[in-house]
Amino acid sequence: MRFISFCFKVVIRIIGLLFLREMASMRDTVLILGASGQIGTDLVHSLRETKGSPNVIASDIRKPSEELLQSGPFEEIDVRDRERLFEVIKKYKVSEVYHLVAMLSATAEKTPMKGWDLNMQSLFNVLELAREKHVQKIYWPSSIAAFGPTTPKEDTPQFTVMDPGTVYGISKLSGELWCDYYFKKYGVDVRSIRYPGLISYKTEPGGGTTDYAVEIFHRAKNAGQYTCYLAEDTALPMMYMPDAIKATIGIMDAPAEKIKIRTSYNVAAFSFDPHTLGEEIKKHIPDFVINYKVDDRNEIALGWPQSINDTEAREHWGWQHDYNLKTMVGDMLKKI
Ligand code: VAH
Repeated sequence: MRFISFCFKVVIRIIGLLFLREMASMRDTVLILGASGQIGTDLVHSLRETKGSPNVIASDIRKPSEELLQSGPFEEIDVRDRERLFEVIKKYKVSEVYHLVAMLSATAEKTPMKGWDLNMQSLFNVLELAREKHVQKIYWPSSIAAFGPTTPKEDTPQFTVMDPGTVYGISKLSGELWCDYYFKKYGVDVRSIRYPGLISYKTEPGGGTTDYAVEIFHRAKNAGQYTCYLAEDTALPMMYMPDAIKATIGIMDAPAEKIKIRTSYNVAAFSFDPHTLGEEIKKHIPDFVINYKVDDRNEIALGWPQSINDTEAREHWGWQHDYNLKTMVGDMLKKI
């Protein structure tokens, strides 16, 4: 009888330990690298709403805004410093990393080697920590900049010619191939989408070629006039930030077996050129005037697709956008 009672106690203790370990592993602490950037600012807010602030660690190389600091844990991290990154991952038992740090297209053309070093070294640091099993899942964004001048411009397919002509685009295409390599060789669960130009109101533009589509709203509201650095007919794929956040969380929440592409997924919402955007703004601000002073960023934009086909993202993990040009403009002018 005493032996049976002893065995029963042992079994109960083992079940209890397994339960506690399961609970600990279920605490999916998330670390966002580049939390003060255009995407990071919105993503921190969304993830803290769903996962709880203590479980979402914001980080950036720059000091955070007061709002970001007050809303949950923040750590200063230079993502090129692998030891510092590892220290924070251990401190918070991080299970998922959203790596949003990058030097964008226009800025990287001014300092090519700094752009390449930041974009690639930071990615390798995160991939290596995942290969060593210190984190379970990674999100890393690519971009339509990974396409190039010989890529079909209209309805650009998921699989096609990719010959990027910018440092940023070369780093994004290289990064896609490295993500696929780490998945195939080491089983690293890294997921990625190719963002189009992103439009949001919470942060200032950050050196991207597509950022005219952010600046224009601030100028239209405050000055009634905007001088655009792209030509009036330079069309680009664009997306409103709420949809970009939806796609980002959507691919990360999808079951692993649904993620059939481990380079990066095309995602799309709508496309426009500066003239079309200006006309839509005029429906809200009739006296708004857009002028043009085209610079070298127009050449960058002409090397990118004009519209994107995202069939695979819609079929594999259920992506679909909510905003179109009309609803995006209406919401931006309300929120700016
Ligand atoms: C840039 N906003 O303009 C980024 C984007 C499609 C380009 O990745 O550099």
